[in-house]
Amino acid sequence: MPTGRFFRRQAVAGHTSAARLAGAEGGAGFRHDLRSGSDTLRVDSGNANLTTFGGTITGIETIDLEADLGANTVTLVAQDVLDISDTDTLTVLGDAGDSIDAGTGWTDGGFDGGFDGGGNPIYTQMVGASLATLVVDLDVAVNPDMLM
Ligand SMILES: [Ca+2]
Ligand SMILES: [Ca+2]
Repeated sequence: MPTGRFFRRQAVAGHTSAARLAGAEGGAGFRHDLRSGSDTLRVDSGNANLTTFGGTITGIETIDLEADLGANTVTLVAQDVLDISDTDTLTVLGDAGDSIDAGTGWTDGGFDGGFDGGGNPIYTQMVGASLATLVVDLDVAVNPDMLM
C-alpha cells in the first residue's frame, strides 16, 4: 500500500489529463497501464514505495517528485524499473529535499544532459537478461549504496 497519493498525467491529443491513483485503489490486484508514449507518475504528497505497492503499474517512464514542494522519497529496486517502464528506463525528477532509495547493485552509467541543465546521473543494473536504467535528477539525494 503506497503511503503517498499518486497521480497520473497522460498527454492525449495535445492536452493533458490527470487522474488520481488513490491509495485505496492501489491494493492487491490493482492494475494501471498507461500503454505507449512517455507518461509520468506524479507524487503529490508523501512518499512512494514501489517495493510494497500491492498492485501493478505499467507504462510509466518518469516519476515526478518535483510537483510537491515538500520533501518526497521514492523507494524502489531495479525490478520495479523493469516492471513499470515500457522502455526499462525510469527518470526520477525532484528538487532539493527529495530523495530516492533504490537499493544496491547499481553501476555508474554516466550522465544525462536532457533536463534540469544536464549532469543528471544514470545508473544501470542487470536483472536476469534485462538492463534496468535509472536516470536521477541531480537535485535528488540518492541512498549511500548508489554513490559512485
Ligand atoms: Ca518534492
Ligand atoms: Ca529538479
